[in-house]
Amino acid sequence: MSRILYYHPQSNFSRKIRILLAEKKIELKLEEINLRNKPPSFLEISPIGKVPVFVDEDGTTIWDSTLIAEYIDEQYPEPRFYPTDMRQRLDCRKWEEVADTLGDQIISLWIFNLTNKGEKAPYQFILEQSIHRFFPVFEQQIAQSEYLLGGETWSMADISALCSFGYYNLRFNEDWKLDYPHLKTWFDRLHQRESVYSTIP
Ligand SMILES: N[C@@H](CCC(=O)N[C@@H](CS)C(=O)NCC(=O)O)C(=O)O
Repeated sequence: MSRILYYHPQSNFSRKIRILLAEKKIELKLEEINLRNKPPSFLEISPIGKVPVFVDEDGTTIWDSTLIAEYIDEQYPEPRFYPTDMRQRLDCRKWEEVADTLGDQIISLWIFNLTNKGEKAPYQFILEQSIHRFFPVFEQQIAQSEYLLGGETWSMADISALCSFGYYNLRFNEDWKLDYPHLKTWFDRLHQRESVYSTIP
């Protein structure tokens, strides 16, 4: 059985896994899912009905990008994207969660903007404020070192964060690069990697 990643080309959560798989040189079949009309065969294997879903050679089926990333890193450990030290790993998971929360909020705001053409609803303001609070948080963290966890190698936290910021660029704009120079340098440097630039949504 061949490995499969069910994904969507604009999905930031799918992109996390595409970058991880490319960096680990793991071959697989990419199967694009129409998110507006999800095939019943996809819904059968994905109770949450969201991409990404990863199916391994032995039939192991996993949804939720973070669970997939952890599984892949354990199963195919070279090179590692989660630290082996328990405390550092916890830090990595925390930053990944911050980045994924940002990603979730960008998706919600974009859908809100698409569906609500009238006056801005209070929830839109709340989402905008919340999203803009994330930028200085990341800027401060990345001002201290090349990568989010410090040290000289990137981790799953960097991958998740670049996917969320890349998704913001797709749906809104790249103006944040003017205000957050360390974040811009980090983001642009990561885009020199083929796994990253070849998956830009
Ligand atoms: N927590 C999930 C979130 C996945 C997610 O929100 N996927 C979006 C695309 S980026 C999706 O499939 N949306 C379709 C839907 O909600 O119907 C993960 O990390 O994989």
